[in-house]
Amino acid sequence: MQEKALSYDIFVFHRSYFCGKMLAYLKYKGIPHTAIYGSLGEHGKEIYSNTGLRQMPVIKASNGQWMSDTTPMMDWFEERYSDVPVIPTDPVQRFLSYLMEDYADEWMWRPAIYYRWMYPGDRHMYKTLFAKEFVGGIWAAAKPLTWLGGKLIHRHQEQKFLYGDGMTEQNREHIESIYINTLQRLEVIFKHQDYLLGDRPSYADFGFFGSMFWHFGNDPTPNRIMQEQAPAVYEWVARMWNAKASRLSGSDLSVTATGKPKGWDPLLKDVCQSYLKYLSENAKAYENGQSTFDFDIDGYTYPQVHTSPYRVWCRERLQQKLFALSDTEQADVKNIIEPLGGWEFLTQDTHIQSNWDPEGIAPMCQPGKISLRYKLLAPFTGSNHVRSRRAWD
Ligand SMILES: N[C@@H](CCC(=O)N[C@@H](CS)C(=O)NCC(=O)O)C(=O)O
Repeated sequence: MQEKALSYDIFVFHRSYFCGKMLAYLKYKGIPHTAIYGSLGEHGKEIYSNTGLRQMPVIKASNGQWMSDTTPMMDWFEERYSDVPVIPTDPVQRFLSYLMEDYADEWMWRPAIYYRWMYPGDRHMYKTLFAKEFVGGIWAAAKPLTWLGGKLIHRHQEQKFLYGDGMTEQNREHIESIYINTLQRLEVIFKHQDYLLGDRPSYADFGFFGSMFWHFGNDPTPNRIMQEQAPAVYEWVARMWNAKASRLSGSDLSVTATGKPKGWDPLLKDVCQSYLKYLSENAKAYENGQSTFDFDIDGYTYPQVHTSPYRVWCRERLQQKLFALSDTEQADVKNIIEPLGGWEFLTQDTHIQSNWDPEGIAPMCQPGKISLRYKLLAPFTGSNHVRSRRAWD
């Protein structure tokens, strides 16, 4: 099904993790779009009243439909703009790509936020930039307000994503190791091939692009680390940003082989041992009605990590995608991820439902009501990571 008659406005915040990812995808596929750069201060009300969310990117189609969340949006576009797919045709590679993309989205988030807000040079830059550009409004009006706005944003990020979300002085080195190890694993792959599955960008490339582009590849501290330790990753970042399907020949996603993609083993081990463990414990905490839980990984403890309903939904979607495979394909996936410890984490507790998208309409959105509470709190809140989809209603 092609919807070539539609065009899309994508609301984008420059330097945002998920915005860079979605923009690169639309550019690569040649899907007609206009990027509307701006802040939640400028666009938050319009976005919220049409989606019930205060986050970017969101997309408004020319038929008036609004969409959110990059992973289901990519799935939606893949169905409709299928001439140059980014999802591999081999079912096992396809599932592993879903897994890797989700991991890249959600597990790189913590180190990305960490590097932006924990090192003085990066933090200084973003306090001002966020006050002026992301929140905008009164916070951009005068220097003392920008200074105060920057301080409030820094505190908000720390409380919501760092010290308030399981980070301690002890586990900081573990957070850094997630970035450093991922760089090393990607470097090995990109030394020999242009993209994660060979010579074309794939679903998992767009997943990693989120953190690697406007966070790690641009923020001063992780940017320097990338340039020094992983020049092939740095090159891939630029290659991804300029990739255009129309310049590539043929119509299939070129894959190296069927089954487990070449060079993915160390990454898949991280996915299985860290992320699928986390997703499983997050889902259990959600089921038990806990707002936080303690998470142990690689000998480190993350105390009182926020339970994330959104990530319960991520796990549900992965389970749905896995169980949609034939028995033989599921067995092939099992053979790959069971020895790495991931199979049990993914397949146990399949009854845990997030109710994140109860009507099953994702990525389509429903309007939110602009209440007084919204108006008062909007400048200080926002992300979807710890709140349910329509929590403001
Ligand atoms: N699951 C969403 C996440 C979107 C998201 O978290 N966007 C961030 C910017 S990268 C945001 O708008 N945050 C709003 C805030 O923290 O106030 C996606 O894939 O698009």
